[in-house]
Amino acid sequence: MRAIRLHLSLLNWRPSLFSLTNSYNTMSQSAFNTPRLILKKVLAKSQHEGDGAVVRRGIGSDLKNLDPFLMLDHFSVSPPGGFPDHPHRGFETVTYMLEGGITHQDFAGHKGTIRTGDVQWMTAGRGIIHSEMPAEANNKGLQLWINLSAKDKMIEPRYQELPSENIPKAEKDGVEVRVVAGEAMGVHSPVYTRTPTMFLVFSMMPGTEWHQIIPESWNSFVYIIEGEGVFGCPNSPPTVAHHVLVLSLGDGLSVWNNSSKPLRFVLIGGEPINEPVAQYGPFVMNTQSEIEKTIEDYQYGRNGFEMRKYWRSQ
Ligand code: FJE
Ligand code: FE
Repeated sequence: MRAIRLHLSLLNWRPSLFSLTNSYNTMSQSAFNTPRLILKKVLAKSQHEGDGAVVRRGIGSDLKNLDPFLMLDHFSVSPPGGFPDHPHRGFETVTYMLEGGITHQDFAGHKGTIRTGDVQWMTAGRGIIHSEMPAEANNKGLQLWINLSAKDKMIEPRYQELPSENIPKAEKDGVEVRVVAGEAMGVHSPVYTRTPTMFLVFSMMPGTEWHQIIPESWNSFVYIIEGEGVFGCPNSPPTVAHHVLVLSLGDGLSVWNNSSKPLRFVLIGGEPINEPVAQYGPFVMNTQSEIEKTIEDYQYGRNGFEMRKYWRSQ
């Protein structure tokens, strides 16, 4: 038994020793001083949400306390299902469409359809009531919930909407990145992130590698949309689609696509808020008494929820 263990660990070492001669790291053992490694690997299993929608909840069920991130859903919804009229307070929702479209309407008269490749960055602040319904037969995307710090929880609601063609894109040696938030390959997103956040969508061709800088103290994770990849160090086992990888702190992440198919994943990072979190469904505040106050505000239509009494989606 012991002999077999030793044998396996030797096998594991071989690729990293050989990789010393590879082109990307001729200067040192790694592309980073403190490379981020995989702390946790969790499969996002499908569950039902909203009205007949299916979500893979990567963050927010098994994985909590990934400050400032509250939830990541990889959702799939078809008519007549959807996410009918519901409120939000105290955080931001980011919807990135992978296929089809989502038509949204809110209680202030804001509406539109987010389609494949588009992003809606919604700062709920003190309150939004809206519906999010499928626009086509099959509709898939990612929805990320980012917490707001105490000083921002009650700000005016705001939308930042980027159609696909306005999302900065860059490509290098078979690695493509779409910069929804933050910066990569020298291109910057125009999105203002009240909680400093990076949201990068990578597509890597077979046989490519990428080394992405991440601010050292930010929490970060990867969610794999399709394909499989090697994350952290060259001898870590490959991770397949629908897994979340929580990363350790460090100055960057290395990724290799050693497979024969394209690899698509999101790399999401954010500056921790370091405040207590009190959550009741779509309300996220700092204390339980603020949650009770929010439920009252919603019930009686106060402090940002005034339109609650008069509005229904069409
Ligand atoms: C919500 C249940 C919900 N994930 N992904 C409870 F389903 C929702 C909700 C969503 C949602 C919407 C879209 Cl478009 C995509 C989602 C959950 O709307 F907000 C609560 N509170
Ligand atoms: Fe919503």
